[in-house]
Amino acid sequence: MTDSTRQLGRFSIRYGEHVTRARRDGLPVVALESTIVSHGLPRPDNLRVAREIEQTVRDNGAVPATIGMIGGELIVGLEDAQIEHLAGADGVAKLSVRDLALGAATGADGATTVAATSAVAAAAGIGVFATGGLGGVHREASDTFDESADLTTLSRTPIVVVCAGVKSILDVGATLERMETLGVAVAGYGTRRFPGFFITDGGHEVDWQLDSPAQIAGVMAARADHGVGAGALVLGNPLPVDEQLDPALHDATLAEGLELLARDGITGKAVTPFLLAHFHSSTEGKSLEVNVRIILRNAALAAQIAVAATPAHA
Ligand code: PSU
Ligand code: MN
Repeated sequence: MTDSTRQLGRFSIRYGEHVTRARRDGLPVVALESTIVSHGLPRPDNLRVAREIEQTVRDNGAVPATIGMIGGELIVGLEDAQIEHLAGADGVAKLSVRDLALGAATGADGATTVAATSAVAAAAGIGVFATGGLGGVHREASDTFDESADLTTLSRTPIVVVCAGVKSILDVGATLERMETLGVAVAGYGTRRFPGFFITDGGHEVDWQLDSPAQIAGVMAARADHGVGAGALVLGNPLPVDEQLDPALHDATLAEGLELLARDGITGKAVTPFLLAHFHSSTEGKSLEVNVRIILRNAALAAQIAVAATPAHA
């Protein structure tokens, strides 16, 4: 074996012990992203929340597989100390799909976005993934072309993404249009109103409503049986109205954030973390509380879906 073939062999996905056991025993597994932890939530709350997300998955009968990169190694099922590292270390990269090989070959520490997490999870045979809000088409995208790689990746990745819609900092209508074009399936959980992340109602109807984990498991089975269509199912799980961020506060904070974004010339992958950080600091933690509730609710539902989709557990 030459040096280079040995090197190539180093780039396989590594499974955390708990995920290896779960795969061996056929237990339900839920994929979780790490960008939310490293770039989406402020320290020190981010570590506490990362642990709460995993615990919520366990409490609902599934095994959490938080995905990320440590020293260039792509890991499905980060150990607690590794999550702690990604939550607290400086210089953790935000890894989309296109960054994975670059991070691996350069020995990076990195957190995976919705795009990268779903691609890796699907490659690992995991069918359900929980996050907060998807990336999508940014406002002003007709000038900036800023559209998250979450959308194009989900168009070719067979996984169920449980989320509270797309982040309300985006153009929700344009994002729904793009998901239609890209062949990403969309349904509301218990509603046909597509949620708006911090706010319950994102202002748009979707074509499908699904009402139970068993029904969603049925969609997964039908897709697998038909073998037609490789795209994701985005399941919008809205916050109850009394738990949302006050819409007036939301709109004012967003307007201010967008102004700061333009003033500071923030672009590329810094946009989303910048706007989320602006929300969390200028609402004095109110948006943070809401963000955490969103993620925990999605983690619980994702675990219930994974359980319903796992034969021995249904
Ligand atoms: N949802 C949250 N917080 C986040 C994100 C999602 O509640 O921080 C992250 C996800 O990792 C998502 C990314 O993939 O934001 C989108 O970034 P961009 O718009 O640069 O693609
Ligand atoms: Mn972007």
